[in-house]
Amino acid sequence: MFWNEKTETLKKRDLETIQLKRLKKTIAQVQNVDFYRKKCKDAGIIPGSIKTLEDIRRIPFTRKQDLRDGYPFGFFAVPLSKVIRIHTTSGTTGKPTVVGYTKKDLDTWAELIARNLTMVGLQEGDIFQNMVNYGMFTGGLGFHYGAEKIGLTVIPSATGNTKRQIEMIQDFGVTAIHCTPSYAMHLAEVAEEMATDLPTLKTGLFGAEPWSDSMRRELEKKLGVTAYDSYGISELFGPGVAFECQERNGLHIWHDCYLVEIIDPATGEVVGDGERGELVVTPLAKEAMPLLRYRTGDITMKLEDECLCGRSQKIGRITGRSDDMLVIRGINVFPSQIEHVLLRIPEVGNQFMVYVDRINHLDEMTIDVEINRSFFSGELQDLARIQKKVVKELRDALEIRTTVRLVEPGTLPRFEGKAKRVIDRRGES
Ligand code: DLL
Repeated sequence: MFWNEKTETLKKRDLETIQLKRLKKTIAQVQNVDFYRKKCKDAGIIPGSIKTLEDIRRIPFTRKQDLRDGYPFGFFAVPLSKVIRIHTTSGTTGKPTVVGYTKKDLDTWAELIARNLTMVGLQEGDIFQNMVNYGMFTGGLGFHYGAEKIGLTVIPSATGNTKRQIEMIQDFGVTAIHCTPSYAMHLAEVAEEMATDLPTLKTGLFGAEPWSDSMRRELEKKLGVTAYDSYGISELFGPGVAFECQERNGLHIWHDCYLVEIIDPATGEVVGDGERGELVVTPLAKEAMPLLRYRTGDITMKLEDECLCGRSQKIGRITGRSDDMLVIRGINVFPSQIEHVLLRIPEVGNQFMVYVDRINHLDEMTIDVEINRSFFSGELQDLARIQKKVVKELRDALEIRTTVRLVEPGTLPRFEGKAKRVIDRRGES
């Protein structure tokens, strides 16, 4: 099933012609951004100097930190009046990364989601419950407009109130759901506790965080769905960058809109097909916020070209990150954000250790922090007050609930070299 068969099945040569044309246009477009004008000048790049797709390797990378440095609108290549929506994604030190969209960007984004949903067999007549955050997170509105575009009946249920979500699935005869895989597992467990089943469900779209094939099998068994992996990143519109087809053997990445390279994160050199490395993407159809060679930090590889579904060009599932970013229940968290919060609270020191576990299929983050004796009365109630304060400040900054354990001063490890403050035990459970 195709939404846009001609584009989805373009032959390599035709695809490359489109890519090159769009790459040149993108290089012209980024000249409206001070950061890129300078970068291109330093690297001797003008729109006319790009003759082949390989010439892209002469262009320097763009990193998340560059976008942060441009906060809030430094990367917009169109006047603010042409930006009709803004989303954000969590930053490292309080300020988020801002992403802007023109009218055309929103149309392109909805088109990509429409392709993905059609690819997995959804069509008019399907009832689609979108169980992700509808706020600044790109997952809610991103899927919403793509699903409406292909005529699904959309239930924008957003997050929370799992029992109510289950009732809606039952009462409205929902056939397809979208959420993070960890929330899907929670949903399945609550349905089990309620001793109820979800017979109308047939399709589950899961993404925004890493998940394994064993989790896929569990979800399929518990929810009675066929589960598909959905990859996206706010800086590249949001969800819809790459998606599994019905073969479920790699994710199709929309090459007319995204030029893909896989690099060795240490050297920046491009690696061979089939070799794992960091995904670097140059979006080819973004207006408000075009980017060149954007380092996603996500580890994957290019897969062989042919797929039984008739489309080509896939990447493997994301297996890790090249930086210290953690994805906790779909929310991106950097250890430096935690440090930033702790520095503002006089009752605790700034040494910390983070433990991430998967408990009952949900990510749980525990943070050990040292108490600061000069701000602590020694009373038990005071301990509870400080703990509550740290949990609240962390929740306000990171938008996730954490467990905080207060420990004696001087008991947490000190590091001479690179600090290793995060112990991620999710793979062990
Ligand atoms: O998570 C966009 C999205 C929404 C994707 C809904 C899928 C569904 P960000 O909040 O910017 O955007 O987080 C992007 O999340 O760089 C990956 O590290 C991680 N990530 C996203 N999808 C997957 C996936 C949205 N399927 C960051 N598998 C990315 C593994 C994923 N990691």
